[in-house]
Parts: sequence; structure tokens; C-alpha cells
Amino acid sequence: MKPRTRLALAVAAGLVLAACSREPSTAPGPDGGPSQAQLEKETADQFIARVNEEFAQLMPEYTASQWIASTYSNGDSELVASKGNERFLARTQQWVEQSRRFEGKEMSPATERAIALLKLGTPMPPPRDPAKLSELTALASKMEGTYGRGEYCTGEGEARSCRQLGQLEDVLRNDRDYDAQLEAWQGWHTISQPMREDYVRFAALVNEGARDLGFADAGELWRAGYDMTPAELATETDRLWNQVEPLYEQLHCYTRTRLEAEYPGKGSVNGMLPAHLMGNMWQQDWSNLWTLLAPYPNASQLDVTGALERQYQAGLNERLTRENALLPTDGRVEVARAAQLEHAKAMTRQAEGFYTSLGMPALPESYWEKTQFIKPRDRDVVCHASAWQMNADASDVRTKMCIKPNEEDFTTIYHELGHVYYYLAYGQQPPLFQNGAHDGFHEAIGDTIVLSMTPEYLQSIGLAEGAAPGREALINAQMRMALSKVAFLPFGLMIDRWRWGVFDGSITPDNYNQAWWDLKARYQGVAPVTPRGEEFFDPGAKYHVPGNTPYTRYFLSHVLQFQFYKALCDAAGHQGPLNACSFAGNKAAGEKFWAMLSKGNSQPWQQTLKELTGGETMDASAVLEYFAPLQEWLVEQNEGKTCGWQAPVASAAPAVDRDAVEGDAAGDATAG
Ligand code: X8Z
Ligand code: ZN
Repeated sequence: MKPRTRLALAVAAGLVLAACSREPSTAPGPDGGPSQAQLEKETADQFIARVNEEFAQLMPEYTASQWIASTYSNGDSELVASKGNERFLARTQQWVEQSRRFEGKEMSPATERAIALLKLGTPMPPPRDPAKLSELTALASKMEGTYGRGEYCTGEGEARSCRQLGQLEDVLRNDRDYDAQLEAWQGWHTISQPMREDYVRFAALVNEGARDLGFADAGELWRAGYDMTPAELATETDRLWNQVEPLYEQLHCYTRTRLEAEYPGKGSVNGMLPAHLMGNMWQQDWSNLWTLLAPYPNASQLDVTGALERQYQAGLNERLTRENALLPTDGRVEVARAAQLEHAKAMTRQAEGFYTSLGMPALPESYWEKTQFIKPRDRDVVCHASAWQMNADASDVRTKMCIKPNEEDFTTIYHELGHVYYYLAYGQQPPLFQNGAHDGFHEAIGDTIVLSMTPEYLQSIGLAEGAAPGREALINAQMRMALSKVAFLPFGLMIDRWRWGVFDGSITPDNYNQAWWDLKARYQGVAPVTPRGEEFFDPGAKYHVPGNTPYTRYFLSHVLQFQFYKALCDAAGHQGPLNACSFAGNKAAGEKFWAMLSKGNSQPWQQTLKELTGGETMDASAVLEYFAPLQEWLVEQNEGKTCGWQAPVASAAPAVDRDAVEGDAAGDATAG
């Protein structure tokens, strides 16, 4: 996640009075800004130079307030974060309002782009009314805090025990017992019930803010940040989904067959996958079902989690021996804690090593001092992984995670460092261009590296025994990647289908949950096994909803990362099948990657994509090329099966893309 920082912009009422007065005042403007007279002399280029400067000045205080709320979550830090956000939004409102003077005037192309970005940057456009702005930022901090502190408690008195997200996820990750998984899944989905009313109000307030900026609603504003019209972007997502949908359906069909064998009579619901059995709270990544889904259990396997656990245990034992094996219990807890921190840092060093092997710089020393690597014991934090640029010259960059020694967290570190290296590379751009070419680019950087984590690479860092030759090993390796990358695709799409619908009014509070599960059914072919009525607010149990992070970025990233990977493999001179490529250690690939990162958001993404890949459109053919062997294998496995599922007729579909999705077979397809 990127902090909301520079994305927070809207129109202000504050300056309207001053702008209308005949006699320009020479007094300094609000917050020590320019006087009215100074404003009137300013050219567009000078205006943007000033905004960049003011932005850089404001940024550290804003980001610090957000960092504190995320790493020390309580009512006080929530207040500080919400006020920090409000202050930043109020200033950016002024900038947007001031920029209106230049509409239709001559200016440099860079200034024109920067002015357009001012209006487009925010996923949380605040309403003009200062009281509503204050209410909005308070709600945003409250919802994120509620998520971060969420816990599911059972029992009374002495027997009372509570579990937070990490512990409930551990159940889904490791325990294949049907009822234990159901309880963990249902338990987590209680934390969002109190958010429902807040979300209703939140949606109304961001919509008001979006309309103040000239958009139909907040969803249209979210879709406007892609150097194309909002309608075109919606159509693009449908086109890309249509490209990959047959591959997803094959994976779905194979997985369902295996689940039905594992849980006789209850491994599917009307042809759909039971939400609590997918090894993941949101069914977005099925990697934890490896033992059920491994194509060839006897062929070479990759047990990265096992290797990481062994590394951690070895470190712990070494420490215990060194410190004193006879330590009292408290002492042993402290030693274990130190071992966890050391191992989490070692995992991060490993990831950094990939980036430096490409010729990119080492992470700054302050990164290691200020990052949150593991979950603190003495306070609540938002564990959802994120990467932070704290200041405009990117000299202070951090990640915030609750790292455990498992494969999922290991690859998430590579993902987060992708954001961090983007910050470092575009740190020389003016602040308004310090952003991804679009947000899907930002999400794709680290994942492009993850695609390069081949069995050979894992062997080179001591986490696997190496690549075994042969088709069976190849299919195993492909399945491992597909369980995270292909399983994700429909999930990446459905979250914002839901929010676009909420914002455009086609999904109303009285059918929030119904619409959520209709979309889960339609796109993912996933269903709950017990009724999920409107007393629940299941969207709020996924971080990005209370965190207000747009999600289409991840869908786009899961397409783009294959395009980036292919281009970097070409740059590295790779020959042979795409899925066998690792560009680890290749300086030519590194240079090309860094050149792209350095551009930030200073030009349309189509141009940036062209410079890297030669093409100007997002295209899923690299996904299909990569997974061709697996797709062929899946079709063989599914032969004779009736694949697909019958999704219930949707109670509501987002009005905005109703045309665009016409003919989209997702959900009611029969394939194979
Ligand atoms: O939120 C994230 C990252 C931070 S930007 C950990 N991701 C999405 C998610 O967890 O839902 C990465 C993949 C999708
Ligand atoms: Zn990310």
C-alpha cells in the first residue's frame, strides 16, 4: 500500500472569498501560503513549482501521523492521523482551487500534466464543507483502526480468549479441519459488522467530494487516473478478464474436484468453492492448499515455508545455546523474540539482494532502523503489509509488516520492496510526479521480481534443493505460481466492481452484503456455506475496504507483471520458454527496470510501457504464454467434467460498466 499522502486532493471553499475580492490582499494566505497579490502574478509553471515545494514541506508531518496510527493503533493515534489527513486535504483543496485560474491558458506540457494530476490523485476526495471534511477523515481513521485492532473472542471470564487476524489466518493456512476453518473464517467476519454504518456515511462523503471535483461519483474519479476515460478503463478491465477467464475456469474446475474428494458431500456449494476452505480469508490466493492440489506429490516439490522455518529454528537454537539454555521462561521468550526479528531482517536482506543484484542501490541505513519487521507485543498495529515514502526526497523509506517465516510473507517482502525501489528511483522527480506510471505499475514491480523466483533462484539462496528436470516438476512449479497469480485475477476485479456499484448507487446499503456475494459468485465462483445476511458487512473484513485503497490496481498488476517480466527476460537475453526465465543478477534487465521506475508518473503510462516492452497496451497474452503448459495439463485433468458454475442472478450490477460486461461469461460459464 502506498500511503494516502500525495493522493489527497480536492476543491476548497476556503480560498473562494479571497479570490473574489477586488483589492488583492498582501497579507500571507492561509497556512503561511502566498498572499492574494502574489497569487495573481503567478504563472502556471510558477504555481506548480510552488505546489511541489509546499508539498515537500507538508509531507513528513502527514506521513508521520499516518505511520504512528498504523504502528501504534489506539484512539489517540487515530485522532492525530485524522487531523493530519484533514490538514493535508485542506491544503490540497486550496491547490486545486488555485489551479482553476490556469484553465485554457498556455503552459508547458509538464505543468499541464501536473495540474491534471492535482485533481485526479485522491481516492478520498473530501467534500467542500470543512465540517464534512473533518468527519470524513475521522471516519477513515476509525475504520482502519477498527480493522487493525479487530479480534474474535470466545468464552467467558477465565475461559475468554481472543484471536486476531494473524492467528485466524494461521488456522486457514495450516488446519484442514472443516469446522475449525469455518469458525476462523466466520470469526474474522464479525469484526466488520460495526463498520457498516460508518461505510455508508463514508461513501456519501467521498461521493460529495468527487462531485465537487466535477466527477459523477468517487468510482468515476478512481477510474479516471489512467490516461484514458473512466469508461475506457472499465472496458479495459473487462477485455483483460475475458483473456484470462478460461484459464481461471480450468483452475477452478480442477480445484473443485480435489476439494470434493477431500470433503465428501461438502467440498463445493452449487458448483462453487466454499469460502472458508480455500486456505485464505478472502480466497484471493490458494497457495496454502498445496498439499491438496499438488499435481505430482512425488515429483520434486518446493517447500519454501519449510526451509524458512528450519532457518528460523536454527537461528533460535543457536541463540539459546549462546545465551544460556537454562534461561527462565521469560528469558526464553525474549530470546525467541530476538530470533524472530533477526530472521525477519534476514528474509528482507535476501529480498534486497535481488534488487542489488540488478544493479539497484542498497536500502538506506534508516530503512533498517525505522521499519516495522515483526508484530509488536505491547500494542495494536495494522499488520496488513505496506511500504512508505516518508519524505519527498525519499531519504526516509520504510516497510511495515508482521513477518512470519513462511513463503507468503517472504514473497510479500519482495512485493513491498518493489514499492520502496519505485520510491527511491523516482525520488528525483518533482513530488507531483512521484507516483507509479499508474497504480497498477506500482503494484507490479515487486511481483515481477517474484516471477523470477524460479526453483534455480530459490536454490541459489538456499531455500530449495534446486530444479528437477521433467514435465512433472514443471507442472508442479506452474501450479505453485498459478495458485497465487491465477487464483487472484477475479478477486482483483470484484472488489472494485462492488465499490464502483456502491459509489454509483446501483448497490445500496440494504443490499451491500448480497451484492458482495453475488460478485464473489459471478467472478470467483466462491460461495459462503452459511447465510450472510445484511447483519454482516463482509466487504469490511478485507483491509482495502476500511483502508480505502482502490483495488483495480492489483488486477492490472497481475496482468502487467507478466508483460514486465517478459520484457526484462528479453533484455537479459533469455532463450527458451518464458516460465523458465530468471533475470536475477542481470544488469541489463536492471538498467531497463530502473529507467522505467525513474520516470514515475511524469508521462502517460502508455509511453512508459512502450519504453520497457515496445507495446502501449495492457495485454494478458504474456500470462497465457507463461501458463501454457499448465493450462494444457488442466484441460487434460478436467476432461469429462462439467466445469463452471451457476452464479445466482445478480441483484445489482454497477451501472457504469453494465454495457461493458455484456457478453462476459464469468460465473455462468461451462468449460472443459
Ligand atoms: O495489499 C497488498 C500488498 C500491499 S500493497 C500486501 N496486496 C493485495 C492484498 O493483499 O490484498 C498484494 C496483493 C494483493
Ligand atoms: Zn502493494
